[in-house]
Amino acid sequence: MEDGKLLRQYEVMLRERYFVLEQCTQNSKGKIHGYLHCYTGEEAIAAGICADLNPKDSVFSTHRAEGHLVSMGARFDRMMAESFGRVDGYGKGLGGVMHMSVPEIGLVHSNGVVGGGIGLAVGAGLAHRYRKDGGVAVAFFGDGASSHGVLYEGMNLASIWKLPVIFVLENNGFAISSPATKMISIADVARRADGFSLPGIVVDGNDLVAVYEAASTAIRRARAGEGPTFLECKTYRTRGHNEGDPQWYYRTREDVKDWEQNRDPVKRCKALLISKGLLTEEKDKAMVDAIKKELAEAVAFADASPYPGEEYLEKYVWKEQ
Ligand SMILES: Cc1ncc(C[n+]2csc(CCOP(=O)(O)OP(=O)(O)O)c2C)c(N)n1
Repeated sequence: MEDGKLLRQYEVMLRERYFVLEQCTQNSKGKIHGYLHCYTGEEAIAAGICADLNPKDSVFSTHRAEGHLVSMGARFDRMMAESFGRVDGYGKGLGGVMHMSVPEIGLVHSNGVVGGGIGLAVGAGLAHRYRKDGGVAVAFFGDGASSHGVLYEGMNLASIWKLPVIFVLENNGFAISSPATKMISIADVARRADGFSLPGIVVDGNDLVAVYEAASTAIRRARAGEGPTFLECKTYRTRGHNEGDPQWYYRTREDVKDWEQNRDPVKRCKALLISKGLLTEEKDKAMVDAIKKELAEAVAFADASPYPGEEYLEKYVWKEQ
């Protein structure tokens, strides 16, 4: 990973981290409607996968979408407004925090239906191939979603048709309170890709460089017409499943502390940049301060935006004529 890109993607990770922390603050004030699922601890995956994607590609996200949105270049102010259910949000406040779509930057859809993006990404891959536009479709999903049948139907179709699709499993070890070790019959889900004749790669999902290297190979393959790749990124979410999750009955504070202190992707990348002479504490602080300023402006923008009015009640509702 070239130095300039490493520094840029570190900044993307900072943006992911601080955006979500600001959402938590706003959520505690009651301003966010619907469940807030934080991406905290998983930032290297989105920043590494999206680094070489562009608005002509098709990314399908999950209920834990903010990292993917930020990494594709979504604006803080419009994301915050959507989180608040306001009319200046990306979905005019009608989608809310779990359903942000920004197709103009390549983030086609985020989805509260677990596994809901997988089939859509395979369809988008087929569309890219038909149009010969060089686009790549990416499906992000969790370990819980990886047990859904659509993944295996999707891998089979993508493989036989050599579609430009990248399946990105964000294996954070839990589906709500169910540990992956108890719910999945194999240590590395990536091995299941062998059965569909596509590369199944296991990556340390908290290592930005490792995720990036694996993603850039997969993207090159897809754009060259060589077909799909399955990437299993091993990671850990350091906040609860959603804000308010009474999490201490299925995991320990010690485990969370261990991941935060020793495997945090943001800290790891910062240490790497400092060791390479690409970052100083002062430069880091300046980056964080600029992000916090942009966030304060985003909150003010969202606060000032009205809720959608009555005119929206039936506007986007399909009606039989
Ligand atoms: C089809 C469907 N079933 C159940 C749910 C309820 N639900 C929301 S999140 C979740 C767990 C998802 O776990 P995983 O796929 O591992 O993603 P993570 O939350 O760990 O990122 C479940 C079961 C849902 N939203 N959609």
